[in-house]
Amino acid sequence: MHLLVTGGAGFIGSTFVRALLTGAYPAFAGAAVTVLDKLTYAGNPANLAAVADRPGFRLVSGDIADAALVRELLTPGSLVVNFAAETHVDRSIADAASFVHTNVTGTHVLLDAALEQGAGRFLQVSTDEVYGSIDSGSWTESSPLLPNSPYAASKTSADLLALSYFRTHGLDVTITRCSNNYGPHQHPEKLIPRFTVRLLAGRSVPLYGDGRHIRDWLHVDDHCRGIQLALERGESGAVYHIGGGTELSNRLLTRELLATCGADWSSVRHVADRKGHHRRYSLDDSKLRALGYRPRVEFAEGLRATVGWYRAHPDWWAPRAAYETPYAPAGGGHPASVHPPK
Ligand code: NAD
Ligand code: TDX
Repeated sequence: MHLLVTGGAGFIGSTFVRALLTGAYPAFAGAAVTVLDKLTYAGNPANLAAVADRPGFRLVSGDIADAALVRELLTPGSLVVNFAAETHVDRSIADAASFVHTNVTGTHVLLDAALEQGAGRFLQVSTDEVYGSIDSGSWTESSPLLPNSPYAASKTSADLLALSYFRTHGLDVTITRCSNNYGPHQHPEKLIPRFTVRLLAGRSVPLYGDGRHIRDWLHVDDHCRGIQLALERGESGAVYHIGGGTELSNRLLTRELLATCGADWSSVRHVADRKGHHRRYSLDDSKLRALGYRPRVEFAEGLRATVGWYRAHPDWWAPRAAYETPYAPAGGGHPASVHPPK
């Protein structure tokens, strides 16, 4: 069995590859794994160091939109797990070009190559952001697609292309859509690692807008278990949600992080809101649960362990710490609040 894992040097893809190559997924035991990764600012070969010498593993540096390269890496029956993407909403607001290139054109090129080479299942890793924002209740897999940010629109385009290759050409496509991931190896441009590394460095944390936006938090290990289940047992042409079951406002999450990092509310800086900021995401994941999926990592323990990982690995995050990047919403906003969240 051969798997082509694109974006496998990033946060979630590398977690999936490390788990697979260390025997966590018996259905894929002994599989050869090719990681194709462009090694953008978000890709890091060090994320794969633990499995670099496993038999059958190779890391190829390249672009999923490079048709010749992708064709060369696929053999008849290869399984494709497409993690490769531009993933940060704030960056897509600043400049969407790379999002269209990788998330739309890149996925299209991969789909064409999979078809041409007679690949096996093509699992497209997608996101809850394709549905927009929901005030109450939860989305099912048949809820309307109403993306707002350029990132979300590019991921929605990729999903629609992937489904079109199933419906038109009969390519064996399965899509997973998950909620917000957290865990070790996540780039410090995202909320949890950004706040963690800033607090560990004694800096303030920028909370966007009123901080009452709600996200459902999913440990990356649970996400990867859900992906492998959909890859192994999901239906062709189907979409599966993968949720974490822990909905929190950003204010409440910030309070948890402050406590875990030994800081208080005076470290919080209220800044201007993200443009088009989605208020709430919530997924109904009963369809994948019917196949046996359950998130296993309890949030408080997962968060404590994640902060512990960042505390122990400044060598990993210091070179990519978010306060060095220009992508936060322009400052201003309100003065620092000294009030704890309600
Ligand atoms: P990440 O930004 O950490 O990693 C993305 C990886 O893709 C990087 O290694 C990067 O180098 C690689 N890449 C980018 N452009 C490429 C290209 N053109 N060709 C080859 N490789 C390329 O992202 P992540 O958080 O690990 O997300 C993985 C997938 O999961 C993405 O498809 C994302 O949309 C989806 N997702 C993520 C979350 C989350 O909370 N992080 C939630 C829902 C869905
Ligand atoms: O500095 C910050 N301050 C802040 O208040 C950052 C980086 C974020 N936020 C807020 C914005 C969101 O409400 O925290 C929330 C989470 O933000 P992100 O970590 O940027 O994630 P989000 O925008 O929710 O998107 C994530 O989940 C869906 C991933 O980045 C996407 O790749 C995924 O598809």
